[in-house]
Amino acid sequence: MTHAAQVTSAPRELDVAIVGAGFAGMYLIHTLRKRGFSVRAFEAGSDVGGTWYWNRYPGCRVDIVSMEYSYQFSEDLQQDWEWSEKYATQPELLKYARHVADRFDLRRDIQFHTRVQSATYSDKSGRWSVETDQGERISAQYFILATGILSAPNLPPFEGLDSFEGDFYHTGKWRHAAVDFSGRRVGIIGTGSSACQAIPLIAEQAASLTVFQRTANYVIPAHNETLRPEAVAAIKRVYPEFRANNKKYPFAFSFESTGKSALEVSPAEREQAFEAAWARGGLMFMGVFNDLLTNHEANATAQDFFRRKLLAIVRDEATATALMPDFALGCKRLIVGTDFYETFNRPNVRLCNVKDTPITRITPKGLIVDGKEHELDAIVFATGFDAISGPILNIDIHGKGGVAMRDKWQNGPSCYLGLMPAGFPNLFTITGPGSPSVLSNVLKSIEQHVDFIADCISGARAQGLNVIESNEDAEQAWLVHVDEIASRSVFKSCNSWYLGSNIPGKPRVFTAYIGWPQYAAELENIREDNYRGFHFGAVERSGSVTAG
Ligand code: N01
Repeated sequence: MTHAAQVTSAPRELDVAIVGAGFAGMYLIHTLRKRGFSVRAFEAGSDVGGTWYWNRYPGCRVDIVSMEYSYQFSEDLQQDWEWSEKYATQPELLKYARHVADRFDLRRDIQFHTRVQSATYSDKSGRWSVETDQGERISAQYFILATGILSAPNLPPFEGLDSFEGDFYHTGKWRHAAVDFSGRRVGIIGTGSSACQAIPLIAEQAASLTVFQRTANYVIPAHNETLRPEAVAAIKRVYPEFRANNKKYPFAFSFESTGKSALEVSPAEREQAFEAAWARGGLMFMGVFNDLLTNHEANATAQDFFRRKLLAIVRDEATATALMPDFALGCKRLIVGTDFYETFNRPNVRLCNVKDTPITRITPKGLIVDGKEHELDAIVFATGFDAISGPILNIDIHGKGGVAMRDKWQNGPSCYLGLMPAGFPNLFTITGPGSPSVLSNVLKSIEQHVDFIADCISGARAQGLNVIESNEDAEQAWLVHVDEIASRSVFKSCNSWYLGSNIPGKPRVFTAYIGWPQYAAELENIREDNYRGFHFGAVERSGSVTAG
């Protein structure tokens, strides 16, 4: 069967217009359709999958174990689907997304090759007018942004890029045709998750690889492996209980922890615990003690352990030293990698530090650092994303009274519960700013938000209400609350995309809620408390507001 999509024209009137057909958009279609809403998702790509559609660079895979990073809404689906590896690769994740789209017949409500350009709320009708790059205008009661967290690639404006005679690539928008680096001199800019996954594989192929590093990062071994059938069967026997248990963890995925402070144990016990966590590998190295993310002194013990590991792996001491991060472990997202540090022992790999002497310009033959030209046949930009708010602000959105989202968010994104910005009635964000999103098993967070919205708008419809708005005071209180929690952690002590500080000029606001179980409990309280912080009303098609 072919997955090639066709552009079909959208119905002019919809209950719900959705932006994006990644995991969030797909589950929205499935859920809202079952509740009797007419829906349509507008997707710029040619297929479903979102992140896993666009990010096709070598080595791309998920950093949460596959048995957890998957939909939970269908027991049949989770029983039938077979993951092959502990951490699924991008092709396998895309295959899964396609399977879900086919299994639940989602494609008939997705319009591919279509980018939503603008959306305007009408105070008079209480509806959104949505315009696409295909020249269509759609009227929708609800406008839902399933735009993803990391879907607006950041390509810094390097002078001279147009003049480069070789090929260049961005990890977040990788080309679909296979890329062969054999025999080529490759440069990669960045050492975030994307780069650290790609570097070992590009190094194996390329004649030479130069890694242009601005900020060294923490890379924890993945210890990826083929999943053993008996281990999978053991989880599948109790999948619902397994899922329920995972939701009790701070980030809604499971990990092993000593449950102790790193400072309350003896040095020998601490070393043993770090060694065990290193041997297990993965993101939750930072969870081995309960205060690594909240206490700088405790965090320093993890940094010390990490540095010793790094020195033991990388043979050249100067390179090892240059690869050492100088900020709290976990402050930027930890990277889960395979053979990343080992790759710097290869004779064809070189590290070039661009922190003190940035890349000044790109030339026809390569790029210039510290006055020296590095000749390259290909450049890989692994320079990340304008995260969380970026994909939303790429759409020209106007809410009540014509206020632009870009103006509302000029000092940083504010969004009640990460679900609805005040002043933008009937507009919802999935895993939006101020929700656990990036600091959670995002598949679970997606389901949580979609279920909440489905209940909210179904309840409103049952009461004849068609305008839902979040309250300005509730939104501001939420913003303060999210920041207070972050301030009690190490997360605000470095520059990271969580804070928006990877994008020049972007306001520095911590945009993720830390603590999935607390967030889930609050969402439940709000639902039971008659959707506290939201205001419901009705607009007749003639335009009069009738209820509050
Ligand atoms: O992006 P990043 P990413 N000159 O922003 C550097 C998820 N993800 O695509 O740190 C030189 O982390 C920049 O330097 P600095 C995951 O959540 C997950 O790698 O700003 N360098 C940095 O090193 C991850 O956190 C997986 O100083 C420049 C790099 O580019 C998130 O996506 C895999 C520069 C960007 O790193 C983003 O990861 C991949 C410049 N002008 C991604 N501008 C999994 O494992 C930027 N940089 C699931």
